[in-house]
Amino acid sequence: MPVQPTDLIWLNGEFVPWGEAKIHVLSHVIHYGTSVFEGIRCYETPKGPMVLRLKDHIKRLFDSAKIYRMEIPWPQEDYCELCLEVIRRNNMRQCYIRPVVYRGYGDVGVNPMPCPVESAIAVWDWGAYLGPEALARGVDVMVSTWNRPSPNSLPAMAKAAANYMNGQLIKMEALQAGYAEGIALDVNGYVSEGSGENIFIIRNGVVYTPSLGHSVLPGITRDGVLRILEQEMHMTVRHQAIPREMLYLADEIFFTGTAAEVTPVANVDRIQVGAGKRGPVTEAVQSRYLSLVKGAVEDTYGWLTPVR
Ligand code: PPE
Repeated sequence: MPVQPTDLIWLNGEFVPWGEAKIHVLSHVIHYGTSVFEGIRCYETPKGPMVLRLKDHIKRLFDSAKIYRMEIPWPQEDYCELCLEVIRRNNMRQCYIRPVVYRGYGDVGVNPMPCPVESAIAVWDWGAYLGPEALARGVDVMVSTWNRPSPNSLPAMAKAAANYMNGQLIKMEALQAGYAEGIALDVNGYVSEGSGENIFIIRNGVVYTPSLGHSVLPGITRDGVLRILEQEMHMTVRHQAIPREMLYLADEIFFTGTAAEVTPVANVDRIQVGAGKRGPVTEAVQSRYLSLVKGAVEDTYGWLTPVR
């Protein structure tokens, strides 16, 4: 989906017009992928625009930066406030928020340390991530021929730009083969995640999701959905190694992510999953999740931060 420009982007301490938010081509990030980022949603609710799990996302941003020895020169609380200010200044009622922290211009060479740590926050409108009908109908996915990077090559707990080169291979392969998304296996052949989503499998009333050792991003939607499944629906959840064939034998599969929200998977490698449409557990989780984030029900988990 082409991005629709908004008015202002916050760039290193200043609000600049969208078209002027630029960096030098010799910035370290351009050559070596030196960046960590977040994707956050702001929903329009009956009480005005609310940002979903702002503190948790900014905490993960700082965690990602820590792994790569990048010191973010703004305190976490101030950084949260900046995200809210970008939404306010652009008068957005609902939007996607993209904070990014990267190494800028100053030195060329693999060693990032001489390059300054810089940051930007942009917002824009972002609709359904896997197509307009995905949430209701479910998506067709394939198991990628590409694996996720092994734990000792690119750390999956960091939401780093470089991880998305792998994600791009997975996504391009899937799209060219006529699927909406690819599921990557980890280096040992166990199910990992989609190019931009975590994955959940339901089989015989039990929920399975890959544990953090299987090269998955610790998704914030994953965390929210786990709370709904365990605390509200009282389902048994197993965090474990998941062999590929469990995908074919599942009663239901769904993806989770800030952008994808809760998206059902209709089939994998053209093998139908369960009834081939959104199953009852998926539907219950999806509907509860969307009511919580859209402020249609009481915010019992304290997930929402008002923009104004
Ligand atoms: N795994 C990956 C690889 C991933 O990129 C995301 C988010 C998730 C899991 C789910 O994490 P969370 O959003 O915290 O529940 N992917 C972002 C979209 C990537 C893109 O720019 O495209 C997102 O959903 O915002």
